[in-house]
Amino acid sequence: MKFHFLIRLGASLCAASGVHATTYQVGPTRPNPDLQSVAGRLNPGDIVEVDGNATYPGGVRFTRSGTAAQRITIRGIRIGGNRPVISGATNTVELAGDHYTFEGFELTGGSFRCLYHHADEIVVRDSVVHDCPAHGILGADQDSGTLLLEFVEVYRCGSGTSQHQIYMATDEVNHPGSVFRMRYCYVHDSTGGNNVKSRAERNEIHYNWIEGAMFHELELIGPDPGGAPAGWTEGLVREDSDVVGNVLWKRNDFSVTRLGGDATGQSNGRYRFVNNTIIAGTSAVFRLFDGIQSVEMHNNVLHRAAGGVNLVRQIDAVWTDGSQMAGSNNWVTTGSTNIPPAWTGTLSGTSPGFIDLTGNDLRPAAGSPLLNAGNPSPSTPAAFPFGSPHFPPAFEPPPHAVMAAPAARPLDCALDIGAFERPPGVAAVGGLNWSSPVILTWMPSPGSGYDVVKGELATLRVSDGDFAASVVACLENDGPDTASSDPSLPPAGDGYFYLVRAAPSGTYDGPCPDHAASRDPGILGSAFACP
Ligand SMILES: [Ca+2]
Ligand SMILES: [Ca+2]
Ligand SMILES: [Ca+2]
Ligand SMILES: [Ca+2]
Repeated sequence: MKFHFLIRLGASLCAASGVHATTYQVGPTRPNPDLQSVAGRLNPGDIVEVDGNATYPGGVRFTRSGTAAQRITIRGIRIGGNRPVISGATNTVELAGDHYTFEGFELTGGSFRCLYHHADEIVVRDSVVHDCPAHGILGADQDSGTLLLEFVEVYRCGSGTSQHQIYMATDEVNHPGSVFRMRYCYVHDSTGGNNVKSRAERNEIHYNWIEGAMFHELELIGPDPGGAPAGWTEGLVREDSDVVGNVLWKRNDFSVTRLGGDATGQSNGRYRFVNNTIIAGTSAVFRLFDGIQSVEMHNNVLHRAAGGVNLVRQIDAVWTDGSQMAGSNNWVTTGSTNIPPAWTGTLSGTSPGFIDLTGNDLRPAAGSPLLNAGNPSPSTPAAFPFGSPHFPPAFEPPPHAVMAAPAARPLDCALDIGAFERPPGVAAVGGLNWSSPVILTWMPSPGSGYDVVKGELATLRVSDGDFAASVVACLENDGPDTASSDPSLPPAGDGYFYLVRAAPSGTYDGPCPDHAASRDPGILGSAFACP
């Protein structure tokens, strides 16, 4: 009896501390030849590693859930630079269990959906979804909760008017408060439908490059009443969308976006477009349709090389409170029409001064009218404020190709219009903060690393600002990350200051200089300066 008791105690302790989490290996030479062999055995905390440079059968369903503390990870391991490919079936991969991270795969050939999402707290990253004849990535009307897509490329998917490269929804009854987040993705060259269509409760579309849809690049609307679960009503929640720092490029003459509804489900929602670079065709950029409450647009560049941009079509809009379009500091091509009358500070010209429009480089060139012309603090309309707006933009879209890590938006005191910031002559580091009592953090800045110096405030004060005399240590030379630790405490009555520069050629000065002269000569002259 005693022996039996001890064994049970041991087992329950093991489960509680998670030491039973298992790593499964899948590959042509592994114990498990495919994902189907392991999907039914997964438990919270488990990791599945799938060998790359091999093709696996589609039709895999993940139905067993992880937990918030112990997610299940399905990870493709590149071999010879190649991700594992999962190919074919009706649904190539189906995520039906909660708390999964799915990363490092290439999905193709699913006759209905290459990636079928109907679960909660899902992360899909570092994956390519292509040549899916119907939907590329689809979130179901029911069972879908929060989903993050990042570093995902989608192309040659979609068909006709109702099948899309990315088609998302969330279940407002069973997963209230869910968010569809999409960032650092590259969606291009559709074969039908919209590039990104979402009926989610809230959309956060940040820092993506989206181009070449058959129809809209972005269609952000309400849930489909025909697909929503029991208990759902249109008034249950208002669906809002925050669209920041994206490239939206129309390669034909259809509308860039449709907001509100599509005749099957309307949001009555609030929409916010900030610091996007939008290349339009002849149709309206903002096609407002069915129930919609408000749209605000700030710091966007809206361009059409062949002439003016048709900004808005609202004849089909059903405004909940009358037409509500606010905005500031947008740049539009000369001759643009239907500019919202409430916009302020609109700029126009024949060319936005991109580095190379035909070469897909939409960063502003020297002398661009976009430079330093953004509104540094765009205000949301008082009557229809946008909740939790993302600002200022901190990253940039992937440059017409998906990247492994996001590119930091260069920090400049004067914000440029559009999705890209022209780097200031000398890179400054901003956003210094304590993330814990001993960890100093800052915003990323272009460069290969960071130098961090520490000095004594009392010396700085009595020397009337002599940094050469005040710096007492180089905490980090060419440190690779955006954090540094210093557990030491200053003597009573004194304080330490910390300054960071991007290595190798950045400055210790602030991005918005609030000091009389550059700090650099003094700091570099200190005996303790970072090399
Ligand atoms: Ca609603
Ligand atoms: Ca600037
Ligand atoms: Ca250095
Ligand atoms: Ca560091």
